[in-house]
Amino acid sequence: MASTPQETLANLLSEDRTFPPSPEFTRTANVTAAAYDEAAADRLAFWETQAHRLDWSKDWDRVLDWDNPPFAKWFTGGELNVAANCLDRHVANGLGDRVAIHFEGEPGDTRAVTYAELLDEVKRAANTLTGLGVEAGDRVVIYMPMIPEAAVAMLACARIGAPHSVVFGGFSVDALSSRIEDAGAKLVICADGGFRKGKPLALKPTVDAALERCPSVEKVLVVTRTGQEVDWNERDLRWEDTVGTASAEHEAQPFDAEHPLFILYTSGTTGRPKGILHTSGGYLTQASYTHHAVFDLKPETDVYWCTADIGWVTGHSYIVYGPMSNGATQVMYEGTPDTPHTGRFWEIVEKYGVTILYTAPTAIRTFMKWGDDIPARFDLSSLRVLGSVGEPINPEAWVWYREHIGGGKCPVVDTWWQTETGAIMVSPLPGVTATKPGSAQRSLPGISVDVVDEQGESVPNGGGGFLTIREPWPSMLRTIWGDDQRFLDTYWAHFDGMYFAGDGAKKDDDGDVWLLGRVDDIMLVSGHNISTTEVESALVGHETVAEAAVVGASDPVTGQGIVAFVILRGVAESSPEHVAELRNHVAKTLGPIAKPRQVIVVAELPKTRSGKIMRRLLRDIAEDREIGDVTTLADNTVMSRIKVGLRSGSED
Ligand code: 6R9
Repeated sequence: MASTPQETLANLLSEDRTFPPSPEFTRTANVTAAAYDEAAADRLAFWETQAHRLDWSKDWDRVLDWDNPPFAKWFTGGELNVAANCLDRHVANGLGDRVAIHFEGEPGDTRAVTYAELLDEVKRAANTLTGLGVEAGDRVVIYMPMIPEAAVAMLACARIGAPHSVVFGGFSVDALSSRIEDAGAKLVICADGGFRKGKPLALKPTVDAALERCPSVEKVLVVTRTGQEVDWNERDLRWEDTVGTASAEHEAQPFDAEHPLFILYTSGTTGRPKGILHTSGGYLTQASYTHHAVFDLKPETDVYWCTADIGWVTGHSYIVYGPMSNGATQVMYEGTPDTPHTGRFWEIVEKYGVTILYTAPTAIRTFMKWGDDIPARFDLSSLRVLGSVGEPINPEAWVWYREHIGGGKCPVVDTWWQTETGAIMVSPLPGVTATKPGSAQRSLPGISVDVVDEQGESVPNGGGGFLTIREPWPSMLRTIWGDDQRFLDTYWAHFDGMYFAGDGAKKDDDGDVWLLGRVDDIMLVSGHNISTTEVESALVGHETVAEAAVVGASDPVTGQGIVAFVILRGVAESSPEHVAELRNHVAKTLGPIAKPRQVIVVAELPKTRSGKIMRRLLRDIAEDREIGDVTTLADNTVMSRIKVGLRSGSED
C-alpha cells in the first residue's frame, strides 16, 4: 500500500476508464484546447476577452485590482447593468420571441415565457420595487418556490442595484429570520406557497412568523401560486396588484462593476451562516463564460435544464445569470423528481427535447436506486451534454448517468465549485477533455486550482492534500457580509496567499484532480487519513448499494473506526452475510485499512436542500450522541426515522 503515516490524505481508489469526446462533438465545440494556452499566456487578458462577451456601459480601467489582497476588485471603473445583459440586449438583438423559460409546475401546469415577456415583467417589478422605496444598495430577501417569478424578482433587484438574498423556500422560521436580520433586508418577496410532493406547501406563514423578529422589513410582496388561504397583514402587497399593474417602461441604469449583486448564505457545517457577497462585473463574466464553455451552449438550438433550486448558488449562476446572459432557452421545474411518478424528470426531458442536463449526484444515485427501467421508458435521445454538481460523484454513478441517461454518447462534466467561488472552477471541457468517471479533472482556463500539503506545497501527481486556489478569479466572493475578519479567518488564514476551499483532493498520475470530500469529514484510522468519498464510492461500486455515507466514529483501538450507512438497491433487505460481503468489498477495492467497522442499512440519509449528505448528524448517531442542529435539513424528520430503524435492529 502506498500510504505512509506522514501522508496528508490517502490515495486509495484507482479508476482507469476514460471517455474522449467524439470527433463530431469536438468539431463544433464552443471552446477548444487553445483556451488553456491562451489563458496560460496571459490570464488577465483572457478574462478581459471573456468580459467583452457582455455589454458594458463604460469600459474598465483595470482588469484586476489586487493591491489589497484578499480583497479583489475586477474590471475597476467599468459599468454595466446585470439584468440588461440578461434580457434587454437579447430583445434588442431581435430575440424577443425566443423562449427563455419553459415552466413546468409540479401539478402539470405549464407556461412558456419569452425573453420579451420576461423583460416586460422584470421592468414592472423594478418599477414596483422603486415605488416601494427600494433603492440601490438596499437588500431584498426572496423566499419562493421554483416559479418564473423567482427569477423575475432576482433580475428586478439586479436591475435597480438592490442586492438580493435568496433563501430556500422551505427553510424554517429560524433560518429565514436570521438571514433577513443579518442582511438587514427592507423588503421580502415570497409566494403564498408552492407545490411539493403533490401538495401545496405554504410559505407565507413562515414569513409572517420570521418577520415578528425582523423590524427592518417594511413591505412583503406576495406572489399567488397555490391560491391557499394565508393571513394578510398591513405590510403585505399582492404581486398581481402591484407588479401586475405597474408600468413596463424602465430604463436600466449602469452600476459599477463592483456594485453588490447578491448575498447568499451558506451554512457550512457549524456556526452562524455566512453571507457570501458577490458583485456584478466579474461575477457575470465568469458565470456567463463558464456556462458557454462547460455546457457548450448553442443558444439557437439547445434546450438547457438545470434541476437546482433557485435558493442554491447553482440556481443563481446556472439558472439565472449564466444561462440568461447567454440567451439560453431553459426548462424550470417546480417539484420533486418522484411526483407524480418516478419518471417525471425523463418525461420532462422527452417533452421539451432537453439537450443539456445539469443535476446533482444525490439525484443520480436516487435514479439508480429506482431502476434502469424507468429512464428506459422515455426518449432521451435529445440529450447531448450531462453535468454534475454538489458533491463528489462516485464513478459508478457517473458511468450509470452516462449510459442510462446519456445513451453512452454524451460527455459528462463533473463541475467543482462553491457558493464562494460563484462559478465553476474545475471541470472537463466537453469537446476537449477525455473524461474520467469520478474526476472533476482540471482548472478551467484562467483558473489556478492546486492540491497542497500542510505546508502549502503542491503535492506531486499521485498525492493527496487540500484543494486551494492560487490566483484571484473574477467571480470570487468579495467578503462575508458585514464580517471581513471572518472572511480572512475562514478562507485565507490556512495557507499563505492562497484561498482554501475546505475540501480534500488528490492528483492522479496525469495530474487530474479528484475531490475527496470536506476535510472536516476526513477519517483518521490507525494513523491514515481516509476520505469519506473513496469509501463511499467503493460501497456504491457494489451492485446492491445505491447510496452510502461514511463517518469516523471514535474507536479505542484505531482512533476512529469507519461506520457506513447504506441504502440498498435491487435487494429488499440485508443479512449478516450481506453486510460481511460489503465490508470485504471495500477492503478488496481500497485495501484493509479502509474496511468499515460497521455497516448500517438505512432507508434514507440526512441531506440539505441542495442534496448534500450531512455526515455530522450521522456521526452523532454513530457515537451515540444527542443529534445536533438539523435546521438546514431538507426533511428534519429523517433523523428520527433513522434512529427508529436502528433500534428495530438492522445493525451489524
Ligand atoms: C456549487 C456548490 C460547495 C461544496 C464544495 C464541495 C462540494 C460541489 C462538487 C463538490 C466534489 C463536485 N462540491 N461540487 N465536491 N465534486 N463536483 O455545490 O456550492 O453549496 O457552496 O457547496 O460542495 O465540498 O466545497 P455549495
